[in-house]
Amino acid sequence: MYRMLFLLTLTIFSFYSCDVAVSGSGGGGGGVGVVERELPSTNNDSYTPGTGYNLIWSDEFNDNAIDLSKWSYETKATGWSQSWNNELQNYTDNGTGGPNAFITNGMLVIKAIKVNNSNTYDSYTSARMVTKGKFSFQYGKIAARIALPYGKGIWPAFWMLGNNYTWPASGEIDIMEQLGHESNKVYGTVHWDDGGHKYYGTNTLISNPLEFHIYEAEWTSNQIKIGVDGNFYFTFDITGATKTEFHQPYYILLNLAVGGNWPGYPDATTVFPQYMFVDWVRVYQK
Ligand SMILES: [Ca+2]
Repeated sequence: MYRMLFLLTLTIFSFYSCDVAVSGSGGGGGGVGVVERELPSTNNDSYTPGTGYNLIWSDEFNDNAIDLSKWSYETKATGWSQSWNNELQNYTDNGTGGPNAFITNGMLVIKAIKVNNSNTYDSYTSARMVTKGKFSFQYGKIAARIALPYGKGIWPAFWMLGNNYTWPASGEIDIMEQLGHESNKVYGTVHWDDGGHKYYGTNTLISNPLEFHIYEAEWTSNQIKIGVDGNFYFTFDITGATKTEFHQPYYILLNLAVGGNWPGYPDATTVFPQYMFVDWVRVYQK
């Protein structure tokens, strides 16, 4: 009851302040997660995977806490980020600097937090949730309903990696990446090995990126297609001897990076915290 009154008070307050603060459940330690921006609309969506596809795995994020039978926090401290894309964030397990991942209003929230003003390694905390060792699949359709963050140096991703990680020979399928300084552009990319790292990617524009959109990939034995809201703007042929990376099980990743070689780095215009909201993730097979 106290909680309801507290939320009601916050709602009334936020009506005047044009900002909404909603308490969410801390997803595994680190206290209660708080969202300090207006939540994206949770209106029902009408997503259907298409004829013949049956649901084999999903998380609707409707429980009070993150389901650790499905997801793990992949923690990455200083050193890892420097050696990989020169990212700045420390991926936590909701310990110090967090909570960086929690459930609010039926959504997974990944929250990038600024913990000091030096804008260097360990100045930010965030989260990277993975199904590694808990769920993987080969071929099918994977979709997620995601509302994106914004701002210079912000880099959310919904993606997959091959189970037997020896990058790039284990392969990578990036279903959605966004660079926060161009928040209305989303990218689909695949990475593989063919006498060294090879990649293919393209992008498309969306409206209202901070609201929910459905990002999906259709992966068959012949090709990978990547789309948003039913617009498949990416098609890649995976037949042939040099594309064996794309014929093995992959696991799912959701993360919100801060800084890096590709997005560049936060500047005075970048607002923190930043949020990636995930209403659901679903995997279908025929
Ligand atoms: Ca949900």
